[in-house]
Amino acid sequence: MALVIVGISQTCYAAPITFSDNFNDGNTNGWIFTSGDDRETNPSAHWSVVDGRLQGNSPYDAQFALVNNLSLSSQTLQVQTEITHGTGVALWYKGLNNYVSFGSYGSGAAIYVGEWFNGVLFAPVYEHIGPPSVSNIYDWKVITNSSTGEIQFFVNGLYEFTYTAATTERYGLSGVVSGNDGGYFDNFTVTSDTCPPAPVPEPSTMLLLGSGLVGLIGYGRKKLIS
Ligand SMILES: [Ca+2]
Ligand SMILES: [Ca+2]
Repeated sequence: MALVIVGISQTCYAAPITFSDNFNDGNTNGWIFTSGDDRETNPSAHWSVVDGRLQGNSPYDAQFALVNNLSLSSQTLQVQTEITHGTGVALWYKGLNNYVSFGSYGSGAAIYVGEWFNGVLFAPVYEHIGPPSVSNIYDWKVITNSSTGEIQFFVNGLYEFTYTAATTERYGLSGVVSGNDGGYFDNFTVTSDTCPPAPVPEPSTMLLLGSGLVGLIGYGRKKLIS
C-alpha cells in the first residue's frame, strides 16, 4: 500500500490507487480505529472480523474504522453493510474535528450527513427515497469531487442525493462508521479518482482571481488530453 500525501492544492493522479478488503482473512490488518464519543474509551476493542465481515459493536456513537495511511481526495468508496442500529461511511477524515460521514439506521428511513469542519458541525438529514430493504442490508457508494466539494451518495445502486461539503480541505482518510451497536461491513473498496478540471469561472470572477487560476485551468486541460 502506498502512502499518499495530498496537499490542500488540487492534486490529480495519473493512476488510481485502490484499497479493498473483504475481511475473509479474518483480521483487521490495515485498519485503525477512533471514537468520536467520549464514553467509548477503547474503540479498537469493539471492532472485529466475524464470519468474513467487519463488525462494529460499540454501544456508543461515531465509531470510526479507517484505512490506515491512505489519504485520498477525489474518490469512489463502496461498502456493503448490514445495519444493526447504525452504519455509514466516512471520508476526508483528518481528526475528530474534520471529517464527512454518511449513514443510516436500521429502518433505512433517513440518511444522515454529519460533517465536522474545524470543530463546527454541519448535519443536515436527508430522506431515504430508495426501496426499503427487508434484510437491513445496504450497498453504500459515495463519489466525491475534490474540485467542487460535491459528494454523490448512492444506496443499492440508486442515486440518492448530492451533499456539498463545507470543508475546503478535501482530503483525508476513508473508511466506515458505526454507532449504537452498529452493524456489519463487507467488500469495502475505495478508489482514488482522477480530479476533474476546475470549473470555469464567470468572466467577472476571472477578473477578480487573476492569472493564477487561469494557469491552474490550463494545467487541468493538459492532464485530460494526455
Ligand atoms: Ca484482513
Ligand atoms: Ca467477506
